[in-house]
Amino acid sequence: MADEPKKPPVEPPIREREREGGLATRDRPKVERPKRFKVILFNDDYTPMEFVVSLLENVFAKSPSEATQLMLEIHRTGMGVAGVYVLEIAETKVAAVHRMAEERGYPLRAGSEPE
Ligand code: TYC
Repeated sequence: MADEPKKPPVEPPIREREREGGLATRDRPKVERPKRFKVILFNDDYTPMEFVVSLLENVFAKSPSEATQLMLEIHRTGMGVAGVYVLEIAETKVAAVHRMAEERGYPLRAGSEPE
């Protein structure tokens, strides 16, 4: 058992398609659309409605009426999509929501997920 020869680990072959992101790109310019991420806001029982509305206006560039409608949708359904962004921007928006809510002592939560 101890004298059993050790086989070298088998590397899976890297296929052409995988190196190119799994897409056939040969006859097209390589301009790939970056992945987008939804920023989701969650309802809670304590964050004031006006605070959520002003945050939707200031962080997510919603108009006052869009912000009010979306806040009410989140309040009714439990969550809603505040915006869709590339990863780094989505993460920055989530961090901004948490920072602004924490500054005021509100438990508002946000998250991001692939579109
Ligand atoms: N449910 C909150 C209230 O009644 C309002 C609220 C809306 C809180 C949306 C969070 O993401 C939220 N004051």
